[in-house]
Amino acid sequence: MKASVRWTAGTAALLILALASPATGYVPNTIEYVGGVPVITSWDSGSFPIPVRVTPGLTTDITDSSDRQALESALATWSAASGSDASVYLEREQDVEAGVADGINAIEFSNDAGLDGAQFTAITFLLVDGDGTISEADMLVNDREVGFTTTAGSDVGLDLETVMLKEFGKFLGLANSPVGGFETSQVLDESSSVMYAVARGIGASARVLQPDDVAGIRAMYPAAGSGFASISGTITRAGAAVFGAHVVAYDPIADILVGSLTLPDGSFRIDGLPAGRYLMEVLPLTAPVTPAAIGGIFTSEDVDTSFLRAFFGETIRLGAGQQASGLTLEVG
Ligand SMILES: [Ca+2]
Ligand SMILES: [Ca+2]
Repeated sequence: MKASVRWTAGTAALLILALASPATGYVPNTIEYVGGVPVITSWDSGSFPIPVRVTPGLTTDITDSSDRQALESALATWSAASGSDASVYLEREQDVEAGVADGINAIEFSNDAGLDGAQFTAITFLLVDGDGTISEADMLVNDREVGFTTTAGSDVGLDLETVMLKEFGKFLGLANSPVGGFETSQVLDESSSVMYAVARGIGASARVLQPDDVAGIRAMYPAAGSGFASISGTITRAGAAVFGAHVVAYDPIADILVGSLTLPDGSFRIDGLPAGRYLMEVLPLTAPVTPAAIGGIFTSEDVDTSFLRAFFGETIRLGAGQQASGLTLEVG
């Protein structure tokens, strides 16, 4: 392991049963400051397709090979996201160990007694260089404490494909998203992003990427010539930058809901948008999706969670590939 390389774990998906969920936003897995600049973890575009190897037989809860199919389906879903070059595939089953810098992207299903009482479903570890480039990623799946199912709607376990789909978002460098459905919704619904920060509970499944997820993977790994639209600008409060403001773009006609968070300088950028008419809103990161649930640089005490929710005065009309930049909004 090079000195400049280290493992970092994203925020673990806790076993929280689905609760409430205001609004918005894919968030790249921003991990730290380098020279005062937030560094975003991402794979080199030349890394694709990325091979992974998985524990033989995967989960002990399932013996009919549908668990392998669920894993492969989750990988295929990310790989098929339109407008993005990201792709991951299952190379083979092998007795692998997660968290080891061995050149293998390991998906370890563990029944180790050390996991007794462990409160997580799966954790993805990223091996990153000083510039944020991911060179290897491993995933530890808690087969000890978690019961998995591949039967949609089952009330006897977590849907393995749903868990894998979210965890491979982490694997690709996305962080937990605050987008949990529409602002008025108090339950996880079909519009909740796969990367939503609150884990789905027993019986809930989400095997399809939502616009927020797709915009996120496009923003990180855009396909050549895909030409998606973007909106960028700055949020201020009393004239000063607002850090960690949750900026949302919503096209009610196409039902596209995508968001992002402002950086320490108050700037935001929402990429990967289809043409449309977007209503813009800014919200603080409040429960259930707190700064801690997002992780990375957003755990800073400098994140402002006390400003008032506000709307931009105008609808943003974007043609294909159009960039709307320089938007500003002062919040109170
Ligand atoms: Ca490894
Ligand atoms: Ca299990």
